[in-house]
Order: sequence, then structure tokens, then C-alpha cells
Amino acid sequence: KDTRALVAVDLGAESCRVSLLRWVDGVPQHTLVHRIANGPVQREDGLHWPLEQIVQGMEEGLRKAAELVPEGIRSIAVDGWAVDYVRLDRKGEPLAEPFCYRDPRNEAAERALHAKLSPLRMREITGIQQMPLNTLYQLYADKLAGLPPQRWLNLPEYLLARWGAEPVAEFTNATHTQLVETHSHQWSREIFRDAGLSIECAPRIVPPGTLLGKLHGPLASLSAYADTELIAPACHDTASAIAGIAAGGDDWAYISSGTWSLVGALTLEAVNGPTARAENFTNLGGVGGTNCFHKNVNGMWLLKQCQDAWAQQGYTPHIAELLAAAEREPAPAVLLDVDDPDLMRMGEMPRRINRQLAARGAATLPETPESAAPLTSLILHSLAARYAQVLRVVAEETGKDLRRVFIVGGGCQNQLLNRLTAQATGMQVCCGSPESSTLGNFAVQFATLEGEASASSLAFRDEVYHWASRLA
Ligand code: LRH
Repeated sequence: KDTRALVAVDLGAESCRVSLLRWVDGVPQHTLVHRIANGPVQREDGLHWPLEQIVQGMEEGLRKAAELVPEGIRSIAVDGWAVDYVRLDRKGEPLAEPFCYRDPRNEAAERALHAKLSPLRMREITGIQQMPLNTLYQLYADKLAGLPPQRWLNLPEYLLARWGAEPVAEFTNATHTQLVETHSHQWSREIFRDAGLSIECAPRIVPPGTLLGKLHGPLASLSAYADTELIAPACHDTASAIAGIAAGGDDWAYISSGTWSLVGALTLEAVNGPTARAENFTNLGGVGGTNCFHKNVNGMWLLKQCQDAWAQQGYTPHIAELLAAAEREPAPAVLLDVDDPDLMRMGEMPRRINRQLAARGAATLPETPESAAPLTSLILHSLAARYAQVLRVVAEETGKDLRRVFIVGGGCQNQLLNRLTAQATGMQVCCGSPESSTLGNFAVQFATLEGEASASSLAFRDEVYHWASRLA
């Protein structure tokens, strides 16, 4: 048996991490090796991601990992937030820093594209929720800006390619582009054509659990990386996080809680009826041919943005202190619409929240740190109420008798939010791993390396589940 270690890279909007999985007395154990803070950066032409900082940070993590393991490293897989991409020149070098999906250019691109292409028809083809951040609108924004068609890769796949992997579009990540057909799992020629985008620039789609070649380049000269496979896990961090949930049965929903809260349930088929459409639910690829039926609800972004605003005014409480203070507040009389597009934008969050409160005739809060406790309480109560609403629709639309909700991702450490969610939903809250994306990433690597099943089969899902249970 091969007892070398595995490496998982997980790219998050707030932090990017490298984790190691080693065999200790026959038991697989994972540890965080390296973490860098991340966040969108405002450049002259818009909001971007600091690509080189991310790549260098992750490579530093890979070097650290190599030093820790005399047994060597068997494979590396990368997952991360979806939709954003790197445009490449002929040699595969990045042409520019990737845009961040929160850049306002996407909203104009969405309006312009919808003037040409029916959103209803796109929904029929892709089953994807309407959000200006989807890759489709970003590619269209590039086109409107006069950029020539270029090959592109979503971020996790770009990192893999940079380290020697075949350039691909991993299926779970590809679905979030809004350019993939639900029925064929392939790029939609119709949408590419009608949007005037080049299908030749899109990489080949592969299922999660695909071997993409060996690690090459400077890192490969380290002895730990002498013979290391590069693997496409579920490159979409949310699909990875769901794959990392070790739950049997059919009575559970999930909340993948990070910058966003992805609230839904796993199904075997896309759920794309009138209600799913009216409520703007999405159907995204999962591992082993499963379907992630969920809704993007706002998430820790709201709180993080408020914390950034308070920090600018010199107030930087520890999160535990903030939550304790929030818990002492009376329940808010009026809740926020957390999914108001204005609250998805960057900067001035306390002001944005007040604007919404004022528009609805509710009392506003001082935009200074003195309102940190009531504002935190307002955000968490509003999120929990929204989770409950969304989960009711999930139950109706999937026909599932939902009794448990697994909360995974960094947000699951917020015990106050977990309690409020339990109250609002009446469901049993099961707190999963804050590192669920990493666990799912490792589980898919094991299923790929050790399993028998073909990657797009349900049997593969079972193998991933087997490994996720061992890692939980
Ligand atoms: C969460 C996530 C989510 C996407 C968003 C862009 O990190 O991948 O699933 O909708 O980022």
C-alpha cells in the first residue's frame, strides 16, 4: 500500500490554505500546513484577485509540506471559489490578474446580455441560478470591453496547470459558468454562439476525480515531489465541501457557510421546475454525477465587511467577544433582506445596511463601532431566518423529509448562528468540519487513487463518501 502523503490546496475569498494528509499508525490524519489571507484588491480598472500573491503563497505551502514528509507526496489537488478565471496567452501565461466576481462590470454585462439572450432559455439549458457573477457574464464583460477571445481557466484549474497539469475545466466548477448543459454535461454551443463567445477558448471538461498528469517545474525537483500526481478534485470549493460531509440517509440538507452560505440539498437529478426558477435556485455539479440543488444566500461576507469597516475606525474586537455581545442584544424587530444585491457589494457595509433599513422605514443604527453588537445580532438573525425560508423550499422542491442540516465551512464555528439556525429551522443542526472543502478534496483524491469506480458514476460518490467518513 502507498502510504505517501496527500496535499490539498483550498482557495477561499478570505484565505487560501495548504493542508497535508499523512498516515499515522494506519490512520489518515490531516493538518493545516500553510495559510495566507486573501481578499479582492481594488486596481485602477476594477476589482481583482492578487494572482501572483496567491500562487506564491500556495507554492510556499507546498514547499513547507515537502519538508514535513520523508515519505514523499503522492498527489496534489486544488479547489477554490468558482466562477473567476485567468485569461491566458498562447504560451499559457496569464494576461492579467483575474477580475473578482464582485466587480460591478458584471451587472452591466448581465443587462446587456439579457437584451440579446433569454434568461429563461439559459435557465432551461443550464439549470443555473441567475447571478451576474457567473463566468458567462464576466466573459461577456470582457467582450464588451473589447478584449479579444483568449483561452481561460478557472482559478483552481489554473493553479494545477501552472504546476504541470493538463489545462481543463473540472465539471463541478464548469457548471457554475452558466455555460454547461444539464443533460449532456458539456459546453452549451447554443449559449456560446448566441452570446458571441468562443467555445474554442473553453477548456475540455473533465469529471471530479481525474488524473491530470505529474507535477512539473521547480517544485518537482524537491525529492518529496519526485513522482506526484496532479488531480482535479471537485474544483468548486462548495462541491468539495459537500463531498466532505459524512452523512448517510436522505433526510439532510447542507449549509456550506463561508463568505457565502450555500443552502440546499444533494439530489440525483437537476430540480428545474417553476418554483426552483422563481426562487432562483441553482443546480450545480457534484461528485459522482450528483446534483447540488441550492441557493446562494449571503454569508460571513456581511459580518466580515462590517468588521473591516469597524477596523478602519480602530475597532477590532475578537470574534468571540463580538458574538458574546451580540447574544446579549434583544432580538431585532425588523430583519434584513440579506440577499439584496447591494449587500453583495464591497465596502461601507454598515451604510449599505442602514440604507436598506431606512428604505423599509425601520430604525437605522449608528455607523460607528458602538453599534457593533446590535448590527452583528441583526446580521445573524437575518441569515438564520433566510436559511429557514430557503430550506422550506428545498424540502418542497426535492420532496425530502429534511430533519437535519449539516453546517460546514468556516462559518460553522459561529455557535450563535448555529443556535439561531436551529431555532429558525426547527431542524437538528449538525456541525460538520470548518475544513470540509479540504476533507472533500482529500476524499476525492483517495477515491481517484484507490477506487475502482469511474469518476462520473454514483459508485464513485460512494467511494468518496467512504473516504470522507474515514476523515471526519
Ligand atoms: C463559495 C463559492 C460559491 C460561489 C461563489 C462565487 O466559495 O464558490 O459556491 O457561488 O463562491
